[in-house]
Amino acid sequence: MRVALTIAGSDSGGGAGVQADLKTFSRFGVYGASALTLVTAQNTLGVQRVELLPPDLVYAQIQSVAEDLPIHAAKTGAMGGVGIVRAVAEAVERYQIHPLVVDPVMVAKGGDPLLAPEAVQTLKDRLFPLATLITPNRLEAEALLQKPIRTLAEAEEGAEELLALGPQAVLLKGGHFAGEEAVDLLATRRGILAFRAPRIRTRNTHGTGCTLSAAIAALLALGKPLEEAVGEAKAYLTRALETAPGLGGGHGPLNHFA
Ligand code: PXL
Repeated sequence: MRVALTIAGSDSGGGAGVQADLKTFSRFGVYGASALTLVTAQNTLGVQRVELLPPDLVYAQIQSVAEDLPIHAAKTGAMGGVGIVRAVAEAVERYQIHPLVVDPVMVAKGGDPLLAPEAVQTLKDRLFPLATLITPNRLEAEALLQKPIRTLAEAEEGAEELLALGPQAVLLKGGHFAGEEAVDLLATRRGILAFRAPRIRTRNTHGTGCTLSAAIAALLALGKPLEEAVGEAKAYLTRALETAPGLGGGHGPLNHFA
């Protein structure tokens, strides 16, 4: 059996974070292990509380998994602050965790912060160079590059600039742009590929970023090439949005078993 590790935060509501990642790994028949970075008290209406775990405890969880299980792929999600980003980078280097998908989570769906502003630089300096793929949305790309990204041309330029920060590939997600289609751009050293899908009009969008990056990690764990993994994961996300169960009074979760 193939094994994927998620290094991410807990969403008590079950729609995002580690909970979304483990369900997604299971959907693809991949065994899921987890290292928790932070705990949120959260539901579909918002985040009521966030507590970060001590960085050495985050490292210890990764160490425990890596010393016993074969990690065929890993992903990172919410990391809270500088100390946890550093601990994760050290563990990834020490245990040679690869392929690694880095979802640069900064805020939860409702805008609640999940990464301290000063940790953005640490993420760029320490973790991006270790990443097989980073998966920023528009807002995260703007924060990483400190400039607005409004058009497709600006998105292409932004994806190339993010690639220059050291990851092997960048998936700049199109969910936060306008338009009938959601266009994701995959930038690698071989050039830029566009992945198109119809935009699903729904308020059940909680955990879309987590679910997409977890699906990519699962498909990489199964040995798929990156382009194929991204295409299949995006098709899965469209179906997960279309068949969302409609739970809760706010931004509801997806159907992770689509
Ligand atoms: O989708 C980003 C995200 C990541 N991790 C945790 C979250 C969220 C969004 O709510 O709660 C724990």
